[in-house]
Amino acid sequence: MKTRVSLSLVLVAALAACSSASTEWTPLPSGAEPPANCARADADGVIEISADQLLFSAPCMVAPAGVAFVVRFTNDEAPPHNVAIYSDSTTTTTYLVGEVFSGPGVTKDSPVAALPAGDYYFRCDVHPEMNGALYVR
Ligand SMILES: [Cu+2]
Repeated sequence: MKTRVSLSLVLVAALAACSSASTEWTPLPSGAEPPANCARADADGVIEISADQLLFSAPCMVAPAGVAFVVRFTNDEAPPHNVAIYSDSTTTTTYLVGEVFSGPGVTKDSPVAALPAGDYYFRCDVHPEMNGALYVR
């Protein structure tokens, strides 16, 4: 019994550490280069991102400023996810609410209207702890 309680506490601590790390959202200093590990729009303006194990495949996305683009989202697991884009983590202004769907192996495209250069926020609306920054440059 005692072992079980300790294990639960460890799990709770691990989950808490995980979610507090991933809900961190800090805009970059003005003009700063987005991190190299962001998912980037290709020549056709398509950003590919996926979800598995309740995580997005990239911690950030980069889109071109002033040009419409597409978020091509693949759900690689059964739990339902979506991609939604907001002005920031307060979700005051909404730019995309992608369809929520289950996988695995299901891909859907969501068109996004042109955005001015800046730092935005994306998340899964079902699991808000799944989130990241969208850098429009
Ligand atoms: Cu989700």
